[in-house]
Amino acid sequence: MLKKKEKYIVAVVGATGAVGREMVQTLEEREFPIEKLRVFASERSEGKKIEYKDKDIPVEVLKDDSFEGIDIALFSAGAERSKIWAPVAVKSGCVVIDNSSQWRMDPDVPLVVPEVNPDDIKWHKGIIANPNCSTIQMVVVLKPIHDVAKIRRVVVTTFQSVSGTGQKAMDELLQQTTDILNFKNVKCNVYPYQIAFNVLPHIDKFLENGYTKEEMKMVNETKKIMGDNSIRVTATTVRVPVFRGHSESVNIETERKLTANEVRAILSGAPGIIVFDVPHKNVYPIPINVAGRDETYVGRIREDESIENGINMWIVADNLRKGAALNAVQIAERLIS
Ligand code: 25A
Ligand code: L14
Repeated sequence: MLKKKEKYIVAVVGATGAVGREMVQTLEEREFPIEKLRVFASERSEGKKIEYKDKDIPVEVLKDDSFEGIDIALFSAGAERSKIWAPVAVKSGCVVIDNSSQWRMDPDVPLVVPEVNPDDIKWHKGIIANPNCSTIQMVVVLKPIHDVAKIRRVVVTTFQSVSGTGQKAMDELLQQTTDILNFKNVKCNVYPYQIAFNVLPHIDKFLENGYTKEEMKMVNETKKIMGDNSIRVTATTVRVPVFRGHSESVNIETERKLTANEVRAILSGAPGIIVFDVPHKNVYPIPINVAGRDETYVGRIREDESIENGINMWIVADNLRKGAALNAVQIAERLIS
């Protein structure tokens, strides 16, 4: 569908958002072959400028003919916008890489993490979905283990930073912290309760089954990306007062027994992963060190002594990079390779 070229006309939709800005920066850093970059956002951002390669690119508002001549569009303007505009872009002959939850579970749309299921890109019909941030960093680690020992069950608890919700949530954490230290009243606009100095067991909306949408994304998207519906997954997703970087406590049960050292060896040779695990020297991944990095970090690798074939791990990645912008740009790189 995408014609091979020297350089491509690329668009970022939602370019003023926390993820959109990261997308523009990642395209520049990785020297994606771009002939012309166009950036889109809502009316309130019209006239703003986005910096790319030392040039100011004006923010445009989407119109029915906006995508004409555009080869690849990276979307990060939320599910409602993707629902409306991705089909418009596809009709114009553009390939869409969508960061929202809108198309992820659609059977006609591949859901891709390049380290895990790169070949799924091939069967796209115009839209390729970028998975949920917490799911991406988990499957990067699960895949090489699954290939060796077959994972039967996953129990995951996440510790997710506020940047997943966007810049307005980062502003709220900073404002609440400042207000508390100045003995002022705390205002809550983005989250239902104070997030500063607190922990909320709630990400995205609650569903009929008592789980949140974020938790069910981890269950369903993991199976689709790994191409294996037999893996049982259960998740609890939690918001913590961290600006950037999601952490996860992951317990797995495998068909074949693996020692902690075998897991370390498997992961050390796997793409996109850094094993950071020297407990007696206090070496383990933490979000403030992983923020700004491309790899998924794994530490605290231990055998689960309560079952036959169990492993516990601590997984940390930058949610705006591997969890969103970087994964989308990696998909685009595969698409043109
Ligand atoms: O994740 P978000 O924040 O909800 O944003 C998602 C993206 O989708 C776009 C939206 O554009 C944003 O880029 N979008 C929404 N509707 C769209 C439509 N119909 C659409 N795109 C196309 N068609 P936007 O124009 O709505 O965003 C303009 C700015 O407003 C902030 N914002 C968005 N929704 C908000 C909101 N603020 C309050 N309440 C809401 N409901 C949005 O915030 C955007 O900038 P932000 O997170 O992008 O940044 C807030 C301020 O911080 C600066 N900033 C952000 N990242 C960086 C930064 N500055 C320096 N470095 C950074 N890395 C921004 O410039 C802004 O001043
Ligand atoms: O990609 O952290 O579906 O509030 C939606 C919720 C991203 C994270 C997605 C959050 C998520 C976001």
